[in-house]
Amino acid sequence: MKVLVTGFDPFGGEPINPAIESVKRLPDTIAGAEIIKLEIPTVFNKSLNVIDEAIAKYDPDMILSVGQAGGRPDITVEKVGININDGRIPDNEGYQPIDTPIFEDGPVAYWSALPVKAMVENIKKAGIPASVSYTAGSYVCNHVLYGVRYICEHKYPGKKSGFIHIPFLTSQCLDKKGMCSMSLESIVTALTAAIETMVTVTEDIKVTGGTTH
Ligand code: PCA
Repeated sequence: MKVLVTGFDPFGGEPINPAIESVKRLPDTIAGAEIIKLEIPTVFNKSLNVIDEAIAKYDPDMILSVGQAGGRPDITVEKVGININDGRIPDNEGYQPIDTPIFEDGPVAYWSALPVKAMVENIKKAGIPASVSYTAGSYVCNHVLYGVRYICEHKYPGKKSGFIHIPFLTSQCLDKKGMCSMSLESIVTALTAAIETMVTVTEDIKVTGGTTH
């Protein structure tokens, strides 16, 4: 079993992105699966091209993408990607789409193909706060969650993919008083627990992960 794990480069004026920092520090093997680590640009379309090329090269069974969600207090396992690009800020190449589809001929949304609730449970069992998220936003992270599902459905049937958002690192918040953050060690522990779950659990568990707002 092979798992491709992607992490974004820094964006939005931050000097680092905890996504690629934590992905780089993952073990090379988790629950017997080979872990392939890939840095991807925070750029619409190019991010998907880089992942598509890596899928063709490494033939992974699963793809997990990781991105920073600055301000979120916990690890959030994304449930759904939606077919829209709506950039609050330009991407790292200055492109800022507004209300464009990711794929013209794609459905409105794709579910994550990963056992989202089991992943949340096991991240919490590892001692790290986590929850299900029902929105990955409308920027490059949602673009990758949706776009990788589209690519798998069209080119690589059977491959599973999904997305995890992680908080700011504590070191990014020295001048962000009151901002939620997490240590790099905790994020790596959480991602390791999530990947262990992806590799070993085929059916998601039936527990509530819902929100009222
Ligand atoms: N987070 C952004 C894009 C890159 C990243 O790490 C997002 O949530 O869309």
